[in-house]
Amino acid sequence: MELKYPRSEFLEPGHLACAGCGAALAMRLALKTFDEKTRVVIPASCWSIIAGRHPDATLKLPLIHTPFAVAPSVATGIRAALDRLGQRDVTVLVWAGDGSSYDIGFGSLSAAAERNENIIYVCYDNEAYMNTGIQRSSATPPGAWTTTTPYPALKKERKKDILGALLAHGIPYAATASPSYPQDFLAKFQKAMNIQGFRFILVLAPCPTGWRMDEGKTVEVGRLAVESGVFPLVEVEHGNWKITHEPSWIPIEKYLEIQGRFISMEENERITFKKAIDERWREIRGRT
Ligand SMILES: Cc1ncc(C[n+]2csc(CCOP(=O)(O)OP(=O)(O)O)c2C)c(N)n1
Ligand SMILES: [Mg+2]
Repeated sequence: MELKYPRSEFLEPGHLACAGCGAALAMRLALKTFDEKTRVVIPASCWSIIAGRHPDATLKLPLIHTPFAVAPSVATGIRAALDRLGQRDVTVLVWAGDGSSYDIGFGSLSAAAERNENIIYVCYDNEAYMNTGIQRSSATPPGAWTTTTPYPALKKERKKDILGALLAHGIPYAATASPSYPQDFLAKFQKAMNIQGFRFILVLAPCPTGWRMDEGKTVEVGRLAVESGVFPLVEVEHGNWKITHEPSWIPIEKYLEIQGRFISMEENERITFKKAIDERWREIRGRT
């Protein structure tokens, strides 16, 4: 089914993102799902800057900036207050980076998921702490350069499976999404809007600055991530897994070689990277 793109725009021109920012693109697209009755909660991240300062903020929705570790707790409080006021139709949206979601705020994220708080939590994953200068997070893929994993000490550990970790809480809805696939992206956000309880969406957000790539190739790199199988597009509704887009299985090199952060990867690291993707897909196929 073709989804219509709502014409509403809650992100105005003049935001403060770098050129080609995948996280800005993702936010613009995501906001097409929401209405003016949405409250946005943003922990320390690039998005603390991108939104701009009141009264010149480019995000035209009520927004609260929080310390790194507590966005889910702040969202919980806002939800409780709105419910108390009888405003159950107001959506509370957390928009957080991978640093706060995978690492520093993981405790409060886990707690809010465990309580099945009635909020939508989006992790825009640019695979490092970008706002402070490209430091490694547990979302950084193996073989990637960051300023804290400089050559030859490229990231060794695998990328944390945050989707699996969140699903272990028994939440009603979790999905992955890419702004390079707007129909799939919007369908997932719209579905999440109509479910009660804790909803988690992991968005892969290419970052030209940190991924050392051409700023005009954000959408293309997002597509290469999906078509090579590196970033599976899935959704899990009440425990039922679904692959929402079958990759065309282009070689992963097409994804890796377009980005400077993987330029120093050794052959054995590439093989390990590929094996991890194959393993991930075996797991996913075992569940669908
Ligand atoms: C407790 C604490 N530690 C460190 C910082 C500094 N800091 C601000 S934004 C940021 C990076 C956030 O990374 P991520 O969540 O991945 O978002 P991104 O910057 O990539 O958008 C850091 C380390 C902080 N604000 N608070
Ligand atoms: Mg990040």
